[in-house]
Amino acid sequence: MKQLAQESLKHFEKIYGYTPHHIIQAPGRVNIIGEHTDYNDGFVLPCAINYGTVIASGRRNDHKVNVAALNFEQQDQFDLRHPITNSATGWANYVRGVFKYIFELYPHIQGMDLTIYGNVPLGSGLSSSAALEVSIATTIKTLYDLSVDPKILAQLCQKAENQFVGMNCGIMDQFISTLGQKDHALLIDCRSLETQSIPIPSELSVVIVNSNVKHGLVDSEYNLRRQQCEEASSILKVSKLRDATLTLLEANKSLMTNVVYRRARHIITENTRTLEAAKALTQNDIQTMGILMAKSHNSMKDDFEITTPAIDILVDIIKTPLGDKGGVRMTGGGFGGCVVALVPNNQVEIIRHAVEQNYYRQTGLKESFYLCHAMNGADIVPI
Ligand code: GAF
Repeated sequence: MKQLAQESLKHFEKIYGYTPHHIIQAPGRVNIIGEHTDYNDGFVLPCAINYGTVIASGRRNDHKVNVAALNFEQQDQFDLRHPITNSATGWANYVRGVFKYIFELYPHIQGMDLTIYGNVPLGSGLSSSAALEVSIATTIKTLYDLSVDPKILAQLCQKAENQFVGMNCGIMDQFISTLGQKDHALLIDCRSLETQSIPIPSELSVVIVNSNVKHGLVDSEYNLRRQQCEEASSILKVSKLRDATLTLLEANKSLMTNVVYRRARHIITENTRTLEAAKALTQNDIQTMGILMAKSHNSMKDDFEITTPAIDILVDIIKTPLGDKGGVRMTGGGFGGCVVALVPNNQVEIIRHAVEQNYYRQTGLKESFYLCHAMNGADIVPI
């Protein structure tokens, strides 16, 4: 993040002609287990990662917001005294949405100049959008000294993504980007928003491999999964699938389509696996973690149907040398993106080699390999 901070500082001074008042960072995330459970009021186990978004910022005396997105070499401007409307430029809507909902609550905030720079690979399931939203929200909070609870801040970012951008995501990504803890994963109860810090043993590495599969229908498929879960909970007469059991599901199987039945089965079993995984990680029981991550992947593949052939191949390639020494599964919303592997430190190079030797040969795609560390959530970067 240091290099990102230096770049955004340098460009800030060049574009706006003065030294920024603050530099803020917000991380992307990797989800170790608990996929699509967040909007079902269930459990997730993500950690914030050492890839994120950095914003250099300065207060203005008027109500103008000037934004320079260094990655895209694009700019956006709007005025807080006028209604904040959607932009034709994708990334700008994440920024505008967060401003809109924070400004509604804190109408005394004034304008600002911003330079944004990030290194979370886009569309890879590592939450570049949450990193952007949370870095904007934390910048506004810091510049105008707002006393807002971090959980509320995360919810405002989620609202921006749901209502302004139009992606019906759950709370996991914004929450972990705000509240992540160095060297820990966070078990989040997405109903109560209570958390439990789960230390990641120092002998384990968090490896992320990007399949570089691009899929165009992510948002519509995601929203469809959400509807199918709602349909299941309505048939089961529970408020959310968090409240359903496998026994209840089996008793009502004949009332739903096979697709809806399998969607619900993924959520119910994934919630149980996530709680078991938090326990296993706490006990440094990597064999159990491996079994749970494998079951999670198969459930995403067969029941929730959100993996792709290349992702399944990548998981198998990593599993072969890893055996029962670690775990691997697809991570994030699905339909492409990354796999996460939790492996003993001495297995990292063995896995890298296996992927390099086999992934391109079997899929024609070139992977990207990231060795990650669990990081703190959004924070001020000292200038
Ligand atoms: C995306 C969403 F934004 C999250 O809320 C979560 O549902 C995830 O997909 C799947 O677990 O990242």
